[in-house]
Amino acid sequence: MIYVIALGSNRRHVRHGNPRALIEEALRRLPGTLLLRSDTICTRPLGPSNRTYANAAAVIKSSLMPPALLAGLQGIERDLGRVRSGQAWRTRTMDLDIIFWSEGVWATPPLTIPHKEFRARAFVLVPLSTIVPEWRDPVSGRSVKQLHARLLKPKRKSCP
Ligand code: A4P
Ligand code: MG
Repeated sequence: MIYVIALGSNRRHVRHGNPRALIEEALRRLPGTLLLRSDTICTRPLGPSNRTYANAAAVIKSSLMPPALLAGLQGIERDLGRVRSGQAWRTRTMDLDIIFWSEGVWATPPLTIPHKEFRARAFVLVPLSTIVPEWRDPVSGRSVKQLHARLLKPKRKSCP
């Protein structure tokens, strides 16, 4: 099976270094064969944190089912120094999200594939559009390229 993974980091690690180096380390550790990867880009933080993020995306081949892959990714987050505080959007050394799965939709709590928020996030869609522009979101039916274009389109606002 093929998975598309989004990677994000906005906190350095004493041993592994800055967010950019952490992304490289996480890419080496992904549970499966790395087929494609994007460049790492710097992005403005969405949410309360004021630290710049490093973001990237990757395509892997893996025989793991989604829950087992999620467990593997959470193990990597832990090993790379992520502290779970229960506080959402806290600065983190590593965040690994499953965006797509070749078999389509997975919707058994606590895991949802495609990732619920990715359509609204440039820091996911920009790296994705460099590696899987034609991948179709099974929920909206739109390709990554189309979702990215929609996000860039200015929203119509009614003026007072
Ligand atoms: N979960 C459900 N679906 C998935 C999935 N497809 N992939 C569950 C991975 N996990 C999934 O995630 C919470 C729970 O979501 C997991 O236990 C899993 O069961 P988390 O990573 O533990 O928590 P979180 O990341 O702190 O919360 P949240 O709401 O997921 O935050 P986000 O959405 O990950 O956003 N700005 C920039 N520029 N770049 C970023 O990368 N990231 C965030 C975090 C905020 N702002 C950012 C960035
Ligand atoms: Mg996450």
